[in-house]
Amino acid sequence: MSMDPVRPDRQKRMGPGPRVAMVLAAAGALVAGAALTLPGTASAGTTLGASAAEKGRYFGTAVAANKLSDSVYVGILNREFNSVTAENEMKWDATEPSQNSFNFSNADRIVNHAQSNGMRIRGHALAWHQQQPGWAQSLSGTALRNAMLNHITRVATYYRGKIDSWDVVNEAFADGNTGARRDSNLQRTGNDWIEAAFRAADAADPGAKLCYNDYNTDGQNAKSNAVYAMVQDFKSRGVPIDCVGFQSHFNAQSPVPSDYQANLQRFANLGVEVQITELDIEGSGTAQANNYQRVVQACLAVSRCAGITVWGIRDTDSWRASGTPLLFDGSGNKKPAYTSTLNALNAGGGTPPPTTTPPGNPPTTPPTTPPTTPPTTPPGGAGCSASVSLNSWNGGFVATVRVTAGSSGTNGWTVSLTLPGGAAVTNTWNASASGTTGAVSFRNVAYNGRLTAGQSTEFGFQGTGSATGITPTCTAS
Ligand code: G2I
Repeated sequence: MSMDPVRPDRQKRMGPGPRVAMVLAAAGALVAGAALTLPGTASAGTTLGASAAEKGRYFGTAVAANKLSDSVYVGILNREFNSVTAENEMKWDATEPSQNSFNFSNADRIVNHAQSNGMRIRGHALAWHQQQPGWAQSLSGTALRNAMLNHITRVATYYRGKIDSWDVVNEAFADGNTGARRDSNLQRTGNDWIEAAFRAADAADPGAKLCYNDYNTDGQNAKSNAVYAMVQDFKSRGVPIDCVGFQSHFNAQSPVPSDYQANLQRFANLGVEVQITELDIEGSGTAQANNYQRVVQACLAVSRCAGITVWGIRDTDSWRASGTPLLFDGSGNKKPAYTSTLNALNAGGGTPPPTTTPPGNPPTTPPTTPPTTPPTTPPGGAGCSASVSLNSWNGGFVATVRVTAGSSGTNGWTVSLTLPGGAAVTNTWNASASGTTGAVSFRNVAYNGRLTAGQSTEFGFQGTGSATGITPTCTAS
């Protein structure tokens, strides 16, 4: 299969976990399809999040805000996971219960928990035919289109700088063999509603990765073919899409497809990241464990598979609890599926994690600027180096800083920089900040201080004012 030309990807913030330097992609390793062993695989992790991080990926779970007072639940969450998705709390009915009146209290509980524990956050879901507030259900036409765009703008702006990936549009295609869009009030506002949603999300939070998310698209079938065609079209026309979410709700009627990995790969080849977003597999014992193992192996085998989110922690937390589809039983004990998942994450091999420069279709107008942060080779010295890319708007910015270890690797790192007058840090992720104005520094957090030689990680911060011209310096420890 011929590969598309490499084009600069949209610069996006990236979550916790070691990342392989873009130089790997630049060196053609991905194009050659070679299976590479990542550094650090010798020290197998003992939790899902740590083991996934060793492979440059995240391991997340859906979280319900009302369970954050359950100590068993929170104990497992904090121990095992480094990414969260709000199970219901960011949906339209929850965040905009009456028109133009927003309520983020429950979503904020999840966001605050994630941020204070160094977890990345998947936003779910900005536009969906389900879980709409009653007032939106009764709208149609232009009024509904504008309400949707206002909703996306307000919610994505409120969380700007905090979300790794947004499910911008959820479940917009019909099941069955038609390959058609699902009929819904949103679809009836016009076929361009999906791209309008993505453009609104991009304007509101240019640093978030923007995903299309669906179910029954996990193997090659009429529905996934239709999504594939949409993504291909979006990429060719420059509609801002960065990722495709594969929900992966499996049971006996809807098993893990035999072409699961191949399907992930064909989407990745379009130049988007792929993410497994709502994994649960009904069953028990060895059969369930084997299915989880297959899913993990598929993600690790696809370089642009960024991570896996399971749709709940304990079987009793599941939306379909009777199918016991999760990794922990109702008492919080690890199931065989947990062990097979962890072992699969710890197994050697796999391919490098996503880079910020996946191949893509050539845009209709050729790119005129090189990536803001060109690929760097590991510095010759023993310390570390840092480079920054900025997303700026009038009055604010998001800075994404890439830290790369030198020849000795790092046990920890600190990045220092001086902000111009009038600029102030308001929010930091994947690092702990000292100072908000003038000379500021950022120290690694628990999971991203240790880097092997040449390995990279990224953190970010948001601020007010302008950060143009900042020059980060990195000190290793
Ligand atoms: O249906 C499974 C998932 C399919 N993909 C999109 C996801 O957003 C969806 O999640 C589920 C939640 O896990 C459920 O928790 O979405 C359901 C709604 O479609 C959620 O169920 C709702 C119940 O229907 C409501 O009655 C309840 O008030 O959960 C609400 C909050 O507990």
